[in-house]
Amino acid sequence: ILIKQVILHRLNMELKQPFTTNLASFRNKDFFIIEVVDESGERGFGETASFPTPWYTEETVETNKHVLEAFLIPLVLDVPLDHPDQVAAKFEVVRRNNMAKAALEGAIWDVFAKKQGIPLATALGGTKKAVDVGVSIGIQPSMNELFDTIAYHVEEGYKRVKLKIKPGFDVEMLAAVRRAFPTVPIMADANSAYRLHDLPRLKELDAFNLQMIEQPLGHDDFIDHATLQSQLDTPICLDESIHTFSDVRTALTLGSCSIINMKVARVGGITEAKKIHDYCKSNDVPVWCGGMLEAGIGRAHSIALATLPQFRLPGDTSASNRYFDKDIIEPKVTLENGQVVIPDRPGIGYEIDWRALENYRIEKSVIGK
Ligand code: OSB
Ligand code: MG
Repeated sequence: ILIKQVILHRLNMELKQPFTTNLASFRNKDFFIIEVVDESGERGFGETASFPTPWYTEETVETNKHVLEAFLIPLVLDVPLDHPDQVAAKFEVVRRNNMAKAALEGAIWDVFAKKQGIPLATALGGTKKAVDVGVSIGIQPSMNELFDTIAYHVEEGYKRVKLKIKPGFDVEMLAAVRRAFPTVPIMADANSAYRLHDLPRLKELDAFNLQMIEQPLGHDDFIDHATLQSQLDTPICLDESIHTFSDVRTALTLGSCSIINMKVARVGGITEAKKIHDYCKSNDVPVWCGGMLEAGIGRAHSIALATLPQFRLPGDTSASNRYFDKDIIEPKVTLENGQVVIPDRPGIGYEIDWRALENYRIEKSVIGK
């Protein structure tokens, strides 16, 4: 692979409904599609996952742009590569900035798989023909709207619902939801809204048969999560705390969690994600694929990754119509009996819908050639 040109398309897509957590609320998704072109004219695509504000990790849309243009793109442009596995090593001279790295590395993986004539899922060693999916529901304006939203998505076929919680919107809310939906698989995500002194309240959540509680405590914590896990029956899943293979090793060694939320963007790319996956597999720790309100390209990458065997729980890799009226890919990602079927076309298996993309585009820059 020899990358000759990189094109950054900055898009702004309106979400169907605002997405709200305890820390942030978004009406739009502002991000980059990264298009890489190799010497033979093959094109690969990646998508940045950061938000305009650094609420989730330290990265933002603007830091992604800066780090890509000033540091990451020059490390791969006109540089021969035998395999996309080598990209992560080239990026080691840049600390963190995992979302910027993941988007560019992902585009190069797409080119690689297309040149081999195989689906990205196959290039990664994935075997599943379809992956199970759930849906993540942001904090709703009222309980009625929450019930309606859950019922709507359960009706669509999603295999579990993830509900955002925060102090004061937890025990009573989940009790009511459990009464209304006694058999639906439910999990809760706190996005780091609690501290260890909330232990009595968090222990009450054990009553609701939750599949897991995601990131209840500090975004960078392992020790308090280990203490909490030792006191809770409900499995803890870490999201924000996990940026590297080393973080996963720390978490599993200390007992900070028993499930891992994998996001390619947060761990800096597919190569690191595979390393984490393999480690979790050998330690019998379930992994599932999280989401970042992605448009179609990011979604396609996550779905391909989720075909690996240790992805044993439904992902937040919902269909194209979950967040957007019109996605930027063709065909759209669709739900069939609670699953997304893996496309058998080469690479990510979805084409850019250029008319849709250009309609959302607010900026374009071309680097190289
Ligand atoms: O905490 O998993 C999270 C969205 C953006 C950032 C962080 C999170 C989320 C979600 C929604 O929960 C995931 C999705 O549906 O894409
Ligand atoms: Mg989360």
